[in-house]
Amino acid sequence: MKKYLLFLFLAFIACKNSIEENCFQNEDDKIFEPYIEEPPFSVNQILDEKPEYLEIKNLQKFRSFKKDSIDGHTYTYDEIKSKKEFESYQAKYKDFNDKFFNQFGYINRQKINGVDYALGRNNLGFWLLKISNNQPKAYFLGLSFSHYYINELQELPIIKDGFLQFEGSLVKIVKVAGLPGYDDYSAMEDGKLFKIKLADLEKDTDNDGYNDIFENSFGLDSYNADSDGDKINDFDDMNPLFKTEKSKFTSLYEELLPKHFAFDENNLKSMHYFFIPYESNCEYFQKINPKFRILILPNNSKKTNYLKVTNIVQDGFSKIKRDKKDANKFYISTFGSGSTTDFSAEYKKGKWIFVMVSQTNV
Ligand SMILES: [Ca+2]
Ligand SMILES: [Ca+2]
Ligand SMILES: [Ca+2]
Repeated sequence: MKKYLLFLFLAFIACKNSIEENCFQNEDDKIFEPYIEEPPFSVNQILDEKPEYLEIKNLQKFRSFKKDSIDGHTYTYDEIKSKKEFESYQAKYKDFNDKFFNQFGYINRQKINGVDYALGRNNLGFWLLKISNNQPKAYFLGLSFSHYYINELQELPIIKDGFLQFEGSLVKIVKVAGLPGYDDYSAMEDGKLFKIKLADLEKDTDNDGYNDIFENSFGLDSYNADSDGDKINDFDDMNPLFKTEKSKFTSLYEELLPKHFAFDENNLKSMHYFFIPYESNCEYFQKINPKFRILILPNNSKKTNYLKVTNIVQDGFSKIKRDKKDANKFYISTFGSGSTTDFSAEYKKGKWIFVMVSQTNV
């Protein structure tokens, strides 16, 4: 019995220590972890590590990356060439936007046997979108935009003989010095036809609504409809990787989350493919109960293969810093969209009071 108690006590201490270490700042800690840049993959590395379900063929006749990126329309949220082009794009994909609540940018569409398909892209990566009997479904491709470029102008049908197929290139990201987040691409090999069997894409072993590729890419359990065991299925869970718990410090994070979005916020519950990804090992942050979908990803060796090569995280929090004198006063910084904001946070009568201390634009 004594041994058991000692074990419990030690486990308690260990847990306390990891919360302390993962959530709170030490005197000599850096406020933000330094960003370590990995060298881009070579063509051989991409081919060695490509997913099993992906076939790559060489095309004789093709549109090069360079030509496609000049002729194409990069409709990723805000890069719009002209009002007229934007309007014709909006009209072309109106039914997709209506059904998917503007969660995606689109590349090409095709109707086959009464089913509408389009290639989609959001902050997480590439998707196959399908509207069948008025029901929208999205299947994650699991192909990193650090390695794969999909031509904006597809000359072949995207659905053929039970396969999704699309033309594109193998690329690498070229960092623009001094401008974090402003990545450019350069093609390493043009003229590829990428093929994925529809059955492989649509495979949803636990039948929770997310395809296996999506779940495996972000660390969800593709064999369990409720990955974190909180009785809310992955597809409906706003925080599917961690069980929610209410506490003083979870509410600190919840109150500092973004509150406004560029789209209709009434649809957040139905936007099953819109996530803001964060990277954190802090248990308080992991246990938050947000109003929009989040993925709290590990920032260590537990990363999935997809996340090892794909940098999807734009927003984040610093560790919490304690005030030296006042036990109810803390400091925390948020970063995202090119700016860092420092707050002081005071806990008074069960409520957080925030004061913005400073804001820096990158
Ligand atoms: Ca699933
Ligand atoms: Ca699942
Ligand atoms: Ca759940």
